[in-house]
Amino acid sequence: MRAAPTATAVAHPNIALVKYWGKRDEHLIVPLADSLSLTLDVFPTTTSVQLLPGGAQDVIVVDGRPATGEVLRRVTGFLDVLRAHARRHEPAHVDTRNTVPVGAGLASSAAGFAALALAGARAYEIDRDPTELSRLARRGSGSAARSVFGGFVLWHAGPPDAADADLASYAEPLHDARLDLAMVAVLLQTGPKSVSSREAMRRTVATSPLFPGWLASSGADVTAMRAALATGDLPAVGAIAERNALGMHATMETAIPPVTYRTHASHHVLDHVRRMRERGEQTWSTMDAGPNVKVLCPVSDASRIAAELGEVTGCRTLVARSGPDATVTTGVPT
Ligand code: 2P0
Repeated sequence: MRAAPTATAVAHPNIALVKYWGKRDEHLIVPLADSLSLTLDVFPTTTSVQLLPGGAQDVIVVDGRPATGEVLRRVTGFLDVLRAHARRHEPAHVDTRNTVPVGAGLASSAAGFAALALAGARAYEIDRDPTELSRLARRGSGSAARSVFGGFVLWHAGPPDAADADLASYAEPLHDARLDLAMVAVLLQTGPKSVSSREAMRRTVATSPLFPGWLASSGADVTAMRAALATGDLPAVGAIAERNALGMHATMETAIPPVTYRTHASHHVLDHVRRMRERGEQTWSTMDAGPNVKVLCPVSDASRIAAELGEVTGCRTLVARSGPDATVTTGVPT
């Protein structure tokens, strides 16, 4: 018997400048608000999908080890979404290789599900344009919708009364953005987090008294961020990104029970970035569902700023810039 051909895709993580925090629809993964991100040029994930005609079940391998528990459940659930679209039933062998530390708030699920969406769609012969692929990737992990595209990307929540919520929520690249931005990641901790972002955002929406205010302001943040990107206004981009991220952390820290991703080390970096700004550097912080801090700055200053933050913290730093679209690298011909 001839083995079924394999489709392989590569995707990069993205970091939101205006965050996604809270779902309108848990099953379809439709967010409560638009979000806006930068896809990075570091930490690619490569995923291969090979169909197993006659096989009994999916086989999922992550970084060389068989997946178990929640990861297995989520990947298999996503393959079920692909199979429903394709009206096919074969199980698949999925092999995914991350280069980003998993579960550390550096968006491994975004790159992972974007790569899986592209490779899986090709393997199951689902012919979709990139917008439609972003909708599919969203079903695996919300932020994966944004990793389908390179550069600055807007993910539409879609109107709350949309007749078809799935159709209304997709990502698109922002071609009018005029900014060459660097992001210095300060890798304070790279272990898995104690509370998943999925659970953390659910708890925040349900219990934080600060959440409605943050959600309302994030709509205005997207509008202001788009304008600042279009004019290349780095101080405005930095200020909006920092207040949006700190606001998001305030919402989860006031959930019941609280979710606290910020550690003493995170606060130390946040304070230092503020002090650098006071002495004239162009530096602004953002943080995701983990303790690591990412610092926005001009490309020309990035290695100097990374060196200073490395010295102050004793931790590894890494400079990222704008990265590419997710792509199918080898595949079953369509
Ligand atoms: C973001 N994060 O906009 C926000 C900011 C974390 C903090 O998207 O439940 O892994 O799979 O849709 O995409 C992380 O959430 O959550 C995330 P699910 P996801 O980047």
